[in-house]
Amino acid sequence: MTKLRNSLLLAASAALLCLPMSASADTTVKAKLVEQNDSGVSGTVNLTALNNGGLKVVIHSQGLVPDQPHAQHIHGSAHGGHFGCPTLKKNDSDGDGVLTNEEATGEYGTVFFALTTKGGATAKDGLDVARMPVADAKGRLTYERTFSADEVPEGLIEHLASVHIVQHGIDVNDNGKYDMDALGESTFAKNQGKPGVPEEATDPASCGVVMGAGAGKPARNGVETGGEPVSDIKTPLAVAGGAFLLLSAAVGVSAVAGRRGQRAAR
Ligand SMILES: [Cu+2]
Repeated sequence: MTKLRNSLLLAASAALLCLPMSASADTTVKAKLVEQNDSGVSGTVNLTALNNGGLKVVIHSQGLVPDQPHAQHIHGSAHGGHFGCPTLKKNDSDGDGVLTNEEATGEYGTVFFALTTKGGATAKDGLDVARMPVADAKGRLTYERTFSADEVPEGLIEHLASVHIVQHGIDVNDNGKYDMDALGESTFAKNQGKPGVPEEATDPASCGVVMGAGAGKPARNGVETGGEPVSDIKTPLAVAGGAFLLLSAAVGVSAVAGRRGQRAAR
């Protein structure tokens, strides 16, 4: 009798204990993608740290250059760091009205994780233009991928609240593709030993910081502007640069032009 009651009590306590443990496993943080370079791009990002150590990434964005690949990365640092999304006002060092990747990198940090469509996701994997997500004919991009624990770099889950999501690839002359006529050659790619890549392919199109990031320092309109610009970082430039080396392969893919009113940058 007492034995039975004890075991019933034990079973009941076990059931109560198990419930909250399994239900609190996955944690999702969100970011709002805000345009860079007047791209008109907007979107949302959900990053879910899974119970098994994996990471699920869901991105919905629009306003991208139609039918073109868009390099997409989680930028930030395993050491925390103080990086946010750049702004033209603050980071356009040469004042030409276009934010290049070089100008932006000090603000948004190095490529932490390349959001490829399949295979590996290191900065080096970001080289493969064939594994970059491609916007549809209307400039919309839907990305959903679950990475296993071994694919997630050390420090990413721990610093999930202080990373930034960046999409690259703009079309300043509004001709539906990345071309040299718009902004010339990407000095960024060239410095990585890859000449012939249009600047348009490497310039940032959108950026989003994880909302509520940095312990009670919520992002303002999705754009973190609190960090000091870091001007003397050289290693991150090299790392981020790798992601664009194969973008030249994508150039020449024709696309539907005229998606929005555009300014001529030069
Ligand atoms: Cu990037």
